[in-house]
Amino acid sequence: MPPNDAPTIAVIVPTFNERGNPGPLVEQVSAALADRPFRIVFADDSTDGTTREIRDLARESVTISLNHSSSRRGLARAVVETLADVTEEFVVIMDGDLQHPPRLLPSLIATLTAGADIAVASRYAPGGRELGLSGPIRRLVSRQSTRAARLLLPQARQTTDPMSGFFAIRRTILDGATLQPVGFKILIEVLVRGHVRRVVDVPYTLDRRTRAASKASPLEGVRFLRHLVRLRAP
Ligand SMILES: Nc1nc2c(ncn2[C@@H]2O[C@H](COP(=O)(O)OP(=O)(O)OP(=O)(O)O)[C@@H](O)[C@H]2O)c(=O)[nH]1
Ligand SMILES: [Mg+2]
Repeated sequence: MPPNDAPTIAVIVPTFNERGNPGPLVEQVSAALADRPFRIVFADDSTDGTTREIRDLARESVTISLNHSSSRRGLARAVVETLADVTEEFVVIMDGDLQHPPRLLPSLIATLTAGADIAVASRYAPGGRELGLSGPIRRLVSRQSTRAARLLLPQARQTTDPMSGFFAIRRTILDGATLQPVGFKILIEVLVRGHVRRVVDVPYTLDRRTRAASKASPLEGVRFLRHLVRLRAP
């Protein structure tokens, strides 16, 4: 059992039209973090009834809260706006579609406790896999984008998976930093603009999406390239 002074944890989950996913996600995150002091905050822009599911969950438990926008902010902006309301010592960012397995949470938290500033759940570290990226083209795009990020940004070389959407940070690394979110990729923004000394990868398997629809699109690829250019000349 974690000690009484165990670090507080906020798990931020971006959601856009993820009906059927919030319930199982809350159940699995709660089981994974068990006796630790944690809170789940949904960064939600949904229009399909997902918001009502989250509100119902929040009514049942004080560990669940909702940061909702009635206009679509985009993944990264929704997360950054939610981060501004969070005061916990450790912050986890993970998707709301269960492709990021909650059972990895104890390893990410233990990595921060051992002294890392960022623990990255990595598909590309030895032992990691990606079952979830549907089709060879998306897998190729993901790998080439990772290469481009590592080539162009020295900070991205601190991890094997700078495009990961699943990671945990020590919140103080963002003190005084101004994040400028674009599109889907938030970790590279944190790596470039945060006060980061130690990044540690934790291998994992990206699972398949089983409910609701993907929001990834070719437009996100274009946004990512613009993001890289902007990060090169902050
Ligand atoms: N708040 C918010 N969340 C979003 C937005 N777009 C996507 N998300 C969420 O961000 C997470 C990642 O989106 P996905 O559609 O799963 O993207 P992906 O994992 O690259 O694509 P798949 O492998 O096809 O699932 C999911 O939890 C989405 O619900 C948005 O505009 N606003
Ligand atoms: Mg997904």
